[in-house]
Amino acid sequence: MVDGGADGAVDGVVDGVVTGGPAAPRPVALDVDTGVDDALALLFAVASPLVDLRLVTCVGGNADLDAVTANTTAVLAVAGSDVPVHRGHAHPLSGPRPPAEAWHGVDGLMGCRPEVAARPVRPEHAVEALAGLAVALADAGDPLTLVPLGPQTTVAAMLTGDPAAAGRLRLVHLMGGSGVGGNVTAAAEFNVHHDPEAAAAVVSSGVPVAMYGLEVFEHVRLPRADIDALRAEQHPALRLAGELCHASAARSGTDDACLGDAGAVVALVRPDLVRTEVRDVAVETGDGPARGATVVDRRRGGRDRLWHGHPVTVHEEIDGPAVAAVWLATLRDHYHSASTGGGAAPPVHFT
Ligand SMILES: [Ca+2]
Repeated sequence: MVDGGADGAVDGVVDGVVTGGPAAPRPVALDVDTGVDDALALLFAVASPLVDLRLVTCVGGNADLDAVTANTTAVLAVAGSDVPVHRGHAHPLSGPRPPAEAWHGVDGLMGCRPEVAARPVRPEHAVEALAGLAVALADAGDPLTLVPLGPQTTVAAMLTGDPAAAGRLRLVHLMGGSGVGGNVTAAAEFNVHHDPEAAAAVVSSGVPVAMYGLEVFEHVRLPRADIDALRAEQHPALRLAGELCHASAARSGTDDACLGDAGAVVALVRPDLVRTEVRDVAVETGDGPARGATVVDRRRGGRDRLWHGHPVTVHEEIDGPAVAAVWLATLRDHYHSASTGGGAAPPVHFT
């Protein structure tokens, strides 16, 4: 597991190169804006023996908060998970939520939301739930790793609301940012562009931050044969994964499907499949064309330069085929045993 140290470096990393293999499970909270690829990440997090999933929080992003919450609870129900789910912020810190329906459809899941009985959402706000869990785990000596897969709004609110909060987290391992150009704009990646002020607050909070951004995001892809095989599976979680990948591939006009956020969770527990470097990073919060850009300093040399941001562990390279294979094998291992050992999988209709 990518493991943050007090100085912003990562345990198991020597000169920026991850040397460790699969890690022991550690407590994790996912903050999601589900989202096709958030759903693929949730299915993996539930399935992986290397993820001790304690909490899922929802934030407005790929869809509005109501749709995100409905998607998240539906995916977790199909996955057979009863992990607590809490609602967080609906809008960015700076104002209204920019429309994002062009990316994942009006429902956020490209029309693939499973029709299952609604699971209740816990009444406590996500910020309070995350803060409470962070305190409990820090007191127990096994601090929380927080994995934001959407805009960092809720995470920023937690970190800025309590000056001691950053010291209670092991790591914020976020999907977002880019030092190689943007996707939603020429300069900015979607999650950071959605709420640049929140991303800036997280990066400057003092908590160890790992950034899984566009350097690696598109490189984890599921081949067509695996997509079709998943769609033919019996367990609804596997079929859902296949339908989501099929819809994602159709949207992008490709034969294979980008696993997106799911790759970030695999990278968390399989740091041997990525190469990271500690870089100075700053977030552009101005209103110009670079709003939401993450400026990644790749200059050589020490810190006697004209500018430096905050140290962040940046994912620079990834073994995409291996990460996709781990994702797929983990889902199959878990959900095959779930459907044979835990009784028949419930019938699920995909809209
Ligand atoms: Ca997401």
